[in-house]
Amino acid sequence: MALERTLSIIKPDAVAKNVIGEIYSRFEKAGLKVVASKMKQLSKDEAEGFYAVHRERPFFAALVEFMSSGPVMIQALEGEGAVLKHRDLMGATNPKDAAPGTIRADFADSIDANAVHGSDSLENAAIEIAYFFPATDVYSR
Ligand code: RTP
Ligand code: MG
Repeated sequence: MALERTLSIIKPDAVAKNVIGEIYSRFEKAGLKVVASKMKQLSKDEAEGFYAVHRERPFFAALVEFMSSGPVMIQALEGEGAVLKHRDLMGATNPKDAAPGTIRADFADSIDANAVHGSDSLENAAIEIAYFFPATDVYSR
């Protein structure tokens, strides 16, 4: 497996639940290292830009509204097979379908307020990391 980076966001619902540390702990136990990190409340423009691929989807307005509703915790994670490993830790998009022990099964309330975001491919991971972090703010280790 190759060393990869992926972009992770702890969404406003999970930040409000005070489980940032609990979620970081799951990343660390799975061998993923935090190599960049910041807390930020996204503007609507920033949320729209980030989720631009979903612009035509019926849930887009609700998604942008939710993602800009409170501070989020944004991090780049590094490790072997980081993209898929992180998606496995997250669980399915709808928490009703998420496997027991996954982040979404344990902390998500609904398909909208679903606790975390993770890049879905290596290509998108590079785009998403660059969206939030200049290369000088990513500390490979
Ligand atoms: P994310 O991008 O946030 O990591 O989530 P994902 O890959 O698991 O799901 P994606 O298809 O990329 O959808 C992005 C976010 O939009 C909301 N969504 N709502 N009501 C719906 O049918 C629906 N489908 C998606 C979810 O909050 C999802 O995380
Ligand atoms: Mg997605």
